[in-house]
Amino acid sequence: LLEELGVLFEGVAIDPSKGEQLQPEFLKVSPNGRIPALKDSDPADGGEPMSVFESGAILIYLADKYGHFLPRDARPRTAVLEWIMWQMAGLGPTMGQARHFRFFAPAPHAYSIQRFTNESSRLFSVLDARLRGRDFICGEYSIADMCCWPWLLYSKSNGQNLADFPDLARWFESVGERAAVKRVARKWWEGVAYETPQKITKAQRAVLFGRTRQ
Ligand SMILES: N[C@@H](CCC(=O)N[C@@H](CS)C(=O)NCC(=O)O)C(=O)O
Repeated sequence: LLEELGVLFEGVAIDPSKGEQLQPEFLKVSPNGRIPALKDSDPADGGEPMSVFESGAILIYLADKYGHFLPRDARPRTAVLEWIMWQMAGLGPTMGQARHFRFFAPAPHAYSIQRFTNESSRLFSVLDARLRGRDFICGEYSIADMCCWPWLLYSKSNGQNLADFPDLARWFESVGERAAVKRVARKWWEGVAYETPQKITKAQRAVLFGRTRQ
C-alpha cells in the first residue's frame, strides 16, 4: 500500500525465527508479537506518533489517511471491509495453518493437511466466483486486493492449482503486473522460498512454535 501511495517510509526487517518480534521495543508497537506493525511519525491529527498492529488495521488506517484504495461511501466501503475481514479471518489463517502442517509439523498428520488444504481450496473458489466478470474484488483496485494477493504466491506449494480457478488466476496475473507490486516483490520478497520453505532448526522451532502462556 505504501508503494502504491508513493509515501516515503522506512522498512524495518524483523526476523521472527530469531525472536525479534518478541523484543520489548517491538511489543510496545505490536502487543501480539507478530509482524507487520506500523509506526506513523506524522499522524493526520498532528499529535504524537502513533502505532498500529494487524495488517488489516494498518491497511484501513493508511487508506483512510491518504484517501486512496478504500472508498468513503458506506456501500462500496463496506464491500471492501467485508473482503478484508474475509482475508483476515479466513484466507490468511487457513493458508497459514495449511503451510504449518504441510511443512513444519514434527510428525506428518494427514487429516490436518487435508483439512486446511480443502478449506484453502474452498476459499479460493469463493474468491474465484467473486472475480467472475470483475477486474478487482470490489470495483476499483483496493486494499482488499492488496491483502489477498500475496497469499496466492503460496498456492502451488499449498496444494492448489491456479488453473482450477480461472478468474482468480487472471486477477493474480494482472495485479502482479502493477508497478508497485513488482517493486515490492523485488525489494522485499526476492529470494524467499515460496515453494518449499527452508528447514528450521530446533532453536527456531522453539521460538516460532513453542511459545505458551508462560
Ligand atoms: N493477523 C495478523 C497475522 C500476523 C502474523 O501471523 N504474522 C507472522 C508472519 S507473516 C508472524 O509475525 N509470525 C511470527 C510468530 O508467529 O512469532 C496480521 O494480519 O497482521
